[in-house]
Amino acid sequence: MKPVLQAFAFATLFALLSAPAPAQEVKAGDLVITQPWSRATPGGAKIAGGFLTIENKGAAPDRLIGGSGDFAGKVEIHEMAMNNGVMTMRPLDKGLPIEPGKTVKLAPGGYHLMLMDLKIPLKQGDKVPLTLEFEKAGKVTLSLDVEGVGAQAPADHSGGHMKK
Ligand SMILES: [Cu+2]
Repeated sequence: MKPVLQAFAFATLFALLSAPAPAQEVKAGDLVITQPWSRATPGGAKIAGGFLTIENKGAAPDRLIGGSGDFAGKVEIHEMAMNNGVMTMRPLDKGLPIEPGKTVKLAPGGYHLMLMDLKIPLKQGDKVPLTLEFEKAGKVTLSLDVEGVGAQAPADHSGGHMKK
């Protein structure tokens, strides 16, 4: 019976993982922010990436200029890019422009928030409050869903499989 039960468990897990997610959506003025997430920090790492999608539904450009959270000493906005075949990362000192009618995605391998001087380890399943600051829309607080160490994209949270 055991192999059958295991197969059933895997099938159930797969069903939960592939179910459509009701995305977390936070509004700040004309901006709509969806699916903010981060990754678990293994072995006492003091740095983590923050990822999310920002859509500008207004008629004027805005700019992501910073962020803060109690869990991190510092939050920077970074860009990752290939430079002569080497992956490099640099802070965007003037922030990240969010043009009207456009959607900007912060994702692994591209733009990201750099969460630095972490005061607590990020654990899979945690929700970490983070405040973003925009030039026009002002400050908005959301919560980062912490995914597994190697995650490349946010997981679905519809099935509640990450709840403790
Ligand atoms: Cu970075």
